[in-house]
Amino acid sequence: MNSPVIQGIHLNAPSYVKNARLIAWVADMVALTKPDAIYWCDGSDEEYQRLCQQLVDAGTFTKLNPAKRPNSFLACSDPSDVARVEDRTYICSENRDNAGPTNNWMAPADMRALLQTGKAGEKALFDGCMKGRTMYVVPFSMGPLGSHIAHIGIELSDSPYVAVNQRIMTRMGKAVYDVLGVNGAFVPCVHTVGAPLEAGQADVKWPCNKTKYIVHYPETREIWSYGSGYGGNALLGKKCFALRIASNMGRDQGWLAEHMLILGVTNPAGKKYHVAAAFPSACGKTNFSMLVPPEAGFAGWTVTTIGDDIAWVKPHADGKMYAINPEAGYFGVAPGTNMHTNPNCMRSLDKNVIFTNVALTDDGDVWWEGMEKDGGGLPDHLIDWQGKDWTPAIAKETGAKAAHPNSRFTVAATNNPALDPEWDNPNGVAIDAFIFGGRRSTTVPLVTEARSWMEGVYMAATMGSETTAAAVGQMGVVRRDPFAMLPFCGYNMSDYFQHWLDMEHKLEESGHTLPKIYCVNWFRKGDDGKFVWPGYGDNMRVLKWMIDRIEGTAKGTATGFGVAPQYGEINWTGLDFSQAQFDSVTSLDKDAWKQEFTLHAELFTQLAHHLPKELVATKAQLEQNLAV
Ligand code: SAT
Ligand code: MN
Repeated sequence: MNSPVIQGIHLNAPSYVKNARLIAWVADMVALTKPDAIYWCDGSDEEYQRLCQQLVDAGTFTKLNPAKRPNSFLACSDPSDVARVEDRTYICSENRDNAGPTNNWMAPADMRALLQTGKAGEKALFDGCMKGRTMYVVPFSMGPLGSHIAHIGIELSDSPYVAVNQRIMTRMGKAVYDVLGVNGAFVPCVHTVGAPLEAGQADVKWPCNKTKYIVHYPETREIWSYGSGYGGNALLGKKCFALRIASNMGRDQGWLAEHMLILGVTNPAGKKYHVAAAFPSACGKTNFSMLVPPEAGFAGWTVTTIGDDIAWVKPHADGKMYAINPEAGYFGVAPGTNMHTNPNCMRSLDKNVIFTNVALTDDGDVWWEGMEKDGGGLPDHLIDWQGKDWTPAIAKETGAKAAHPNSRFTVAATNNPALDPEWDNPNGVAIDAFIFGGRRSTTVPLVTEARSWMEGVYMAATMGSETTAAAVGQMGVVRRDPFAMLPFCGYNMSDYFQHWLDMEHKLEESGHTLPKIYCVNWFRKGDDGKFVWPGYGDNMRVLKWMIDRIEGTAKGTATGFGVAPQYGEINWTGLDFSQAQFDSVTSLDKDAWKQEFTLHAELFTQLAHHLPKELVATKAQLEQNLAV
């Protein structure tokens, strides 16, 4: 045992922890945050069960009926702590320019004063923030253990909810220390709910703080999170590490950290393709990654999941780009998930799940909006995510949702019946195409293929999407969300565009084949306000067209905004979708595009500093193509 005593606390590092830098850092953090105890997670099943039981005893977890949902739990958060807090998220680079105009910024020295060292007369936020609580040391690998694409993080958190979620979401546990060794590098992640307990003070079931800071230091590759226990604010391997910090690593080291699902698609002849697709949060990435092809017309086709949210993509010596999913589980949106929209997901949720902010049924199971479509109709009575009675009558009268719109499930990838056999391959899978999509009820067509890497980067850079419940703020307004990375790019967005553009030359010079780039929009609405495109499994029809393009068997038709499918090139077997409907989701409306280009111009003005000139030139070219 390596056991220095810091302010009366034995560090108690297990003997298999041999990294001196890690031990010294934990000792410093104990001295700063002053927990009552420290617990080193080993990632074992026994530990998981014990911590879950502890969460049940504390009232944070409700154990679900084991006959209905074996080994599963429900947590309901504080009503103020239900989503990522973008306005409290900071990129603290030395130079403000490096954070860029789309990130909140504070000078690292000022942020450190606020969080760690204290300003004149004021106590630092992290000083004593873990009093009365246990500090959990959570070792995790983003990516298969030991993969050359993977990276290690250590999260120190005073939330056992975080510890058990991290066990599902990452490769968490003892084995990480073997990879880390004596001198290995790790990303230090410090997390606190910001709710110290005085001696004898009773805890609440979801401790958190009104004050929240989600802080990244890109140069020193550190993450500090204060005041929230929810999702991306607290599970620091996800958006904080795998996107904001990793995007910085990728820029420096020549790879990509992207907000993308990764799927494999195999044709009846057994040939397999892989695509990586970027959509903003809560726009159906999980559904697309688990897609079940329509029965009619797609016999012998299968889709398998490598990842549902994040991709790390690296060029490889064989001339292709390879992607891994740095995560090991899914933290997906529950509402809307049912046997029609995502049967593989529903099957993944049969057992061993942590649900957060969904409703509880009278027989101890879970429920969320959308489940009524699975045949059962609306339940007569539920306890909603805020612990209140819910009945269909109450819902009708007050509009109350049983489950929060951003309620989530945490589940291991290995629960997914459509899991790709290569999902854990340390070398990743070779990517044939990138797909970019937003949620747009108008303007953007169902699918187009970029005619060049440059045009694809333009499409991705100017992507817009209607906002969802995944982040705190107004819902349903169109905001630009370049590459679906707006809240997740850990450096200047214009430099990020440049990084993507530079990839083309770097890859071509080294003899690489560049993946094709597609722009999609599943969300066009008709005059009746309803979605025209059926989406979900039928998105296979679009995926198949992309593959036909890759194989050179679909000609497509040139439009002002890339190459679009001809009506006859889509496999319509089993779907009644007329030419007129097809036209209504593929049309390019001149007035709408005129307006759209004004918004692109606004984005370019905002990002003017370091904006690659080629993007401006491409805009002019597209405006000419579309004659707007
Ligand atoms: O809260 S998370 O960032 O984990 C989920 C999301 O917004 O995609
Ligand atoms: Mn996401």
